[in-house]
Amino acid sequence: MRLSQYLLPVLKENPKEAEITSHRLMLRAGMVRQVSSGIYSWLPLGLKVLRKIERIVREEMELAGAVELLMPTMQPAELWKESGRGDYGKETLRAVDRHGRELIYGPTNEEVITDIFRKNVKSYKNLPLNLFHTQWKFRDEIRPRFGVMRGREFLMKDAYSFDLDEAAAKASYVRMFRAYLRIFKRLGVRAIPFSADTGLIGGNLSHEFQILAKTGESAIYYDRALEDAIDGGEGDVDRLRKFYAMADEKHDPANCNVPADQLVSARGIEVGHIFYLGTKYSDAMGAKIKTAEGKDIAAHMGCYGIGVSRLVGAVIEASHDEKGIIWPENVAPFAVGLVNIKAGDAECRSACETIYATLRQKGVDVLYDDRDESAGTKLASMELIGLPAVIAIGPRGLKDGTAEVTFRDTGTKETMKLHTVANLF
Ligand code: 5CA
Repeated sequence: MRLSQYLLPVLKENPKEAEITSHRLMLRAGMVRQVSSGIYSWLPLGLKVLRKIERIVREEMELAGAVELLMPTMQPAELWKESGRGDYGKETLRAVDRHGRELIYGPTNEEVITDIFRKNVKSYKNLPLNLFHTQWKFRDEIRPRFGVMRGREFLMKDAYSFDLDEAAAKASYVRMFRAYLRIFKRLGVRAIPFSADTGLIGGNLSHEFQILAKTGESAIYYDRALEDAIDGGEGDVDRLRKFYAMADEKHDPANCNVPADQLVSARGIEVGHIFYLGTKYSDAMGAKIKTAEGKDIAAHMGCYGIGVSRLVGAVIEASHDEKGIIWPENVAPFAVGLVNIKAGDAECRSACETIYATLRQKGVDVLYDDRDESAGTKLASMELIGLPAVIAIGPRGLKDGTAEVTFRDTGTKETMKLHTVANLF
């Protein structure tokens, strides 16, 4: 992509409305713009990251045996009356259609998925079944803040499992738990699982995955050894659950036997939340399954959410410095930046064009700053938007046929022969 043909409105100054780093950097790097309180447009650079996170989540869901579908954003209010959970109260955004029917902009999808299930799945032979989608949700949050971290409109991946009995449902739950650990690892964030309340969603077993953030909304307490267990990526859920990890009022110093110097006490932000629902929705909505013995029973359900748009902010919270964002390779909007240090210099331009063409031919996603701007402005923008590597081509290096490659995470610089640069990527 040529920057001259792109939309990347970077800001030099810190926007006043942004209270936290990720919000500040997302605005400065031209990733999002607020349209209305808690409602954002995703500009091209932000959308690329959002899609990459969505793709990693999708891949891991599919590896864990879940199947993708797509449910709408608008839901008939009757379905919510049937499930009997009430609604999201003031958080629910309602609309009335031309026939006077009440619609809800979905804050979550248990009702719609249970409706699909009861109408289309009848036999034990179709179980276990896990269906997921990634769709925009709306919750009229009382205090939308921190940019995409607590939006009113936000993108969530939500998966729903259906099983014949509690034991099978718990196996589905554990499979999702493991998939979540893998997802966060691939995204370069360390999310700690906490046993959680089921709140408005319901059920009696639940975990939330929290990443550390100074401005996080929960107070979290956990055994530091849990970090190694998670980083080790062993995915042994039973072992992980033995470590002390409690959020908010669940933390009870009297019942916490972790030595003080090993107890992490911090703030966290929830990036994922999973629930074993039992038969709450299937009973209420008549989602029955015929067993091998011909009996009709209510399916045991689980639901599994990940805040896809929130994760864009969460990854930035976990990975930045004073110059800007440092994208983990897996979610970087472009693999590499290419900067012409001397705009207007024919030789620099021609060397850049050659490397640009070579990289594109190799299928490398490159952002080429071909604008008529100063070297300083261009390099600072590249640091701000956090691409993993930047190739700079200027007249001095060109004399010896070299370019300079800078790696964003370590700040290391390498001088390389022009014809070898493309081999790095
Ligand atoms: N039905 C279940 C899971 S499928 C559910 O709705 N769970 S939830 O309420 O915990 O939301 C799932 C995830 O969505 C949360 O862990 C969080 O990462 C994200 N999320 C929730 N509210 C917001 C919000 N206002 N802004 C951004 N992300 C949010």
